[in-house]
Amino acid sequence: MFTIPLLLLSVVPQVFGCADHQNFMRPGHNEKRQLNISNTGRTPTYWAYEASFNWGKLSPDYHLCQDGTQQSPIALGLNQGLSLYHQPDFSGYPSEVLGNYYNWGYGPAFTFYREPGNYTSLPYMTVDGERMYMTGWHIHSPADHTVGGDRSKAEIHYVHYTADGHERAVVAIRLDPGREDSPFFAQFPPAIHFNDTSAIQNLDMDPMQAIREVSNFSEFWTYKGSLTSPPCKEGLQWFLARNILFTSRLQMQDILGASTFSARAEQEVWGHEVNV
Ligand SMILES: *[C@@H]1O[C@H](CO)[C@@H](O)[C@H](O)[C@H]1NC(C)=O
Ligand SMILES: *[C@@H]1O[C@H](CO)[C@@H](O)[C@H](O)[C@H]1NC(C)=O
Ligand SMILES: *[C@@H]1O[C@H](CO)[C@@H](O)[C@H](O)[C@H]1NC(C)=O
Ligand SMILES: CC(=O)N[C@H]1CO[C@H](CO)[C@@H](O)[C@@H]1O
Ligand SMILES: [Zn+2]
Repeated sequence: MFTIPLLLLSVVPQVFGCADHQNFMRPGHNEKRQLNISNTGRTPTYWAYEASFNWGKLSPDYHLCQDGTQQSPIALGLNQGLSLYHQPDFSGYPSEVLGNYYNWGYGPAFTFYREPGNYTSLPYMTVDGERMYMTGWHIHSPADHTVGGDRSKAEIHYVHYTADGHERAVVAIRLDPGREDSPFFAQFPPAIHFNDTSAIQNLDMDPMQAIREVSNFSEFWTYKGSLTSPPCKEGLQWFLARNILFTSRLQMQDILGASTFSARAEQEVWGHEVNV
């Protein structure tokens, strides 16, 4: 028998948009897969995805949502071709990373443990010689990005920061139901519901597995974009895999059953430099 130790996670009142992945403190106990009943991986929001057409109206701080030139998401398609440059190298992803498995309020999410202020211990991808550090992942449903007009049921975002802690890139993969279990999703226990603020702590996962399931991310679109929620900050590089990651029907029902609407309205292509 053990009692569940109490633990305080520090929360930095900073908004990343999407999930902010600020619940990065490692708990003071080492039991694997421990359920904590009051997780703090969420930030209160004063905006709604259902009203994403008019976020600029809510606050002057959100003006980029209205007048930005590189807003995400955008419609993509094979008529734009695929990227010939900037192939991400994922060899800096270890096969086992520990963190908190939870629901960011809109769908399943995972935040990796790290020391406060230290990003360089995180899994990293390398693009054009630059290391970008992954803080965690979260799922939106339906997918943010359409391809050739088709919208997938969901989309997973691998969020990456610079070594000094600035949002840098998002690796996005579309998710749809297929015939077989996805080994990536088979790593996780059943999804935690969007109304449930608990987290499973000290869970380990293999971030490379999703990359393998989309042909090692060998074909993709890339563009200059933004956060997909207020304040719609720009300067992030987006990478969307051409391949869809297929789950079984039950896995997709598990994901969707734990999720709620979280796709921003598509933005017009402007200064995005798609595949440049
Ligand atoms: C960050 O963490 C890594 C790995 O634990 C360590 O090697 C490095 O010295 C740390 N950097 C800072 C600035 O604390
Ligand atoms: C989620 O929580 C809200 C507020 O407590 C409640 O009204 C709603 O029924 C819950 N939804 C589900 C699907 O459990
Ligand atoms: C992905 O890369 C690994 C080695 O890095 C290789 O074993 C595997 O066959 C590749 N898979 C695909 C679909 O290209
Ligand atoms: C039972 C338990 O450990 N609860 C803790 C879960 O984490 C929050 C902070 O995130 C603590 O306040 C709870 O005490
Ligand atoms: Zn996101």
